[in-house]
Amino acid sequence: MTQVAITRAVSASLGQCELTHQARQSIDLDLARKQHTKYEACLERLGCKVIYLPELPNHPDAVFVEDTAIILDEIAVITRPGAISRREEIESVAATLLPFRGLLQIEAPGTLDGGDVLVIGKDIYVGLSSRSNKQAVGQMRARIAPFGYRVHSVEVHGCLHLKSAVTTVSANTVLVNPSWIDAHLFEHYEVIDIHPSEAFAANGLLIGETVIYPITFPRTAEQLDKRGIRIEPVDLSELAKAEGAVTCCSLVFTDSN
Ligand code: CIR
Repeated sequence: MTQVAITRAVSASLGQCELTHQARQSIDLDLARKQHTKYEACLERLGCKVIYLPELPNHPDAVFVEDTAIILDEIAVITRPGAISRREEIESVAATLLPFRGLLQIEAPGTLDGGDVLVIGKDIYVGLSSRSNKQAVGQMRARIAPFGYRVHSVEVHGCLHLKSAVTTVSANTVLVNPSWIDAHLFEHYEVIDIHPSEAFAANGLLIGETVIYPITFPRTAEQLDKRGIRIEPVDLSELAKAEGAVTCCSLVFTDSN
């Protein structure tokens, strides 16, 4: 069994990215690319076989591959991204996934960003956000239920995606910003709250038993450390200016062949 991670090179047009909750700041493209390369090296260090997709120069947000697909053990769901500018990102990801999984596709009027989908075992939480809607949740529920998954919708307020507000940091532990979602929905897991001064700190990427985690949230990192969660620090400061975080930059799945 191999862990595979799909990543995509940073687009030259990153500066024209979609922004929802943040003001536009100038992005240092060279630095963004260097930081992204280190993130990819981190995935490799943690045992992932990385599939490097080439840059899509005219798609500023294409580096955020997470939004294009949900990869379950049994099947992959190709999304229909909420931002129209991002819809063409899915084609090459679907082609990349085809050798690994059967594919389902979210269809209009459904819209779904992978950043809104948190899979914990057989429970799939889907954020209702400015990008993902009830129709997409309905399609997920109807088409994924046969594989034994329960699909839950979660209202998201004040942030871009569900995974801006909650991610898993161990098999049974979630890291939560309770200002952006109803944290009670996750109370049957172990819960770690972010430090209140670090609003964007709830996004970590669990690979095996290690969490790839931004260096920008030391107070929350301290909480994670106290709870015995091992961190691999990365600096994605430039991609953060495009409202991206650590989960957004890869699609991680298991290849059993
Ligand atoms: C966007 O607005 O679509 C990009 N600028 C950021 C996407 C971040 N993706 C993610 O959190 N999954």
